[in-house]
Amino acid sequence: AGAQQKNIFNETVQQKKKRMQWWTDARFGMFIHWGLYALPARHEWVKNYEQITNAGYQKYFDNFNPDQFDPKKWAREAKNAGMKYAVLTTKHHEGFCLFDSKYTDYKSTNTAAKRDLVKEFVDAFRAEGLRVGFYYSLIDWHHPDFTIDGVHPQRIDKGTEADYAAVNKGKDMKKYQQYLKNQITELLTKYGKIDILWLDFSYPGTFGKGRNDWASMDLIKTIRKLQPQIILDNRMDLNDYSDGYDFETPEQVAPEELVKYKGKYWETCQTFSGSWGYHRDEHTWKNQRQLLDLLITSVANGGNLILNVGPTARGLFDYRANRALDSLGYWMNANQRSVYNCTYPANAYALPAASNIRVTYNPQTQRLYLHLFDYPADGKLVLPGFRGKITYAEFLHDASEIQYKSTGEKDLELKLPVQKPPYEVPVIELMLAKTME
Ligand code: H79
Repeated sequence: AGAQQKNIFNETVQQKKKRMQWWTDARFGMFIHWGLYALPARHEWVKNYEQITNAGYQKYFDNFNPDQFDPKKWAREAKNAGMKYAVLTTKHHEGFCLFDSKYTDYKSTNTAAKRDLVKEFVDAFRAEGLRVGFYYSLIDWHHPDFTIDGVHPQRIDKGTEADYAAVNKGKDMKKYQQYLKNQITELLTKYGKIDILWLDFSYPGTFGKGRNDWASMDLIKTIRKLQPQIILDNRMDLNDYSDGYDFETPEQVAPEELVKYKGKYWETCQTFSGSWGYHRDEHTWKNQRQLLDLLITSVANGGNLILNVGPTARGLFDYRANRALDSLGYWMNANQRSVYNCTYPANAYALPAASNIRVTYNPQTQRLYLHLFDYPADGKLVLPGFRGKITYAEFLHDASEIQYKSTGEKDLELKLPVQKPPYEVPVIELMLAKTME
C-alpha cells in the first residue's frame, strides 16, 4: 500500500460516488468554446501565439456582435447528438467574460450583444433537460495584474529576465487572486445550481503558475461551500489531495491512451478539428468513425467524452459542426443504450484486441454491448470463452435476434447477417446468464 493520500474535506468514497452518479451515467457532454477569438477565427490561443497586445485585440471586442446567438438552438443540437450536459467558456485565457461581472468592464454586456450570455445559456440548456457547467480560465492575458511568465523554453517571445521584470513591474498577483475568487463566487451564486466547474489550467514550476498563484486551497473551499454538489476538474494544482479535484481531464489524446485511466473518474476532452475556438481555415475534421471511436472507447474504459463546438462570431454552430453532430445523433438515436449508465465489464468478459470490438456493460441491467469496429465479411463472429455466459443476443438498433451456437470447448459462434446494418459501428446486445462479479 502507498502512503495515505492527503485530503481537504471529509467526504466518503460512497458519498462521492453518489455525487458523481449523474455524471458517470451521462457519459457524453458538449464543450462550448466561445469568446472574442471567434472573430479572428484562427485558434483561441491567437492572442498568445501572435503576441497581440490588449490594444491590438480591442477590435474584436469592438466588433463582437453575435446576432444569431440562440442558445435554445445550441441546446437542441446538443440534445439531438445524445449529449447530456454542456460546459461553456464563461471566460477563456483572453480574459473576455460572457457574463455580467461586477469586477470587470471586459464583458459581453458592454458589447453590441448587450446581454449576459452565460445566463441565457444556463436557462436554455436547463429547459432542454441538460446539465450545465462553467469553464473558467485561471489564466488571464487581459487582466492588468496577471504577470507574464519568465523565459519558458516553449514560449515564442524569448525575452530576457530583465524584459519580464519590466513588463511585470507594478503587477500584483494577489489582486488577481481576489478577482478570481470574486468572479467564481459570482458564477456560483447568480445562476442557480451549477453542475460542473471546469477550471483551466495550472502549469507549476519555475516558469509557470500553480496553487500559490491562484490561492487554490482557499478557492476550493469557497467552491465546495457555495455549490456542495458541483463536480470539479483537476486543473487547480491540488492533485496531491484525493479531494482536491473530482475527475481527471486527458486533453486531445488518442483513444488508445484512454485505457490508462480505467478505474478513476475521468473525462477526455476533444475537438472536431484541433482548435477549440472557431477556426475558419482548419479543414481536417474528424469523421463519424473517429468520433464514435472516442465516445465508445471512453465508455469502454469507464470514462466520459466532452466534445467541443466552437460557435462562429455570429453565434451559430458552423455547417461542419452540425454535420458531425447530426452523424452522432443518427448513431445515438439507435444505439444510446450502450453508452448511458455503462462502463467496462469484468476481465472475464473481455475480447481479444484483434477482434476490434469495444465492450461496454450496464451493471443495472446486466447487459453487455459489443461495438463492432470491424464487421465479419462472412457474418461469423466467434466469442471466445462465452459459452454459458449469455441467455440471448440481439442487435441493439432494431432488437432483432442474433442466433448463436456453441463451438470449440468454451466458445460461442454468432450468426450475423452478411449485410452490415446501416450503422458505422453496429452494436450487439447480450443478456448475461448470471450476475457479473
Ligand atoms: O480550453 C482549451 C485549450 O485552450 C486549453 N484547454 C482546453 C480545454 C489548453 N490549451 N493548451 N493547453 C490547454 C495546454 C498548453 C500547454 C502549453 Fe505552455 C502552452 C505548453 C506550451 C504552451 C503554458 C506555457 C504552459 C506551458 C508553457
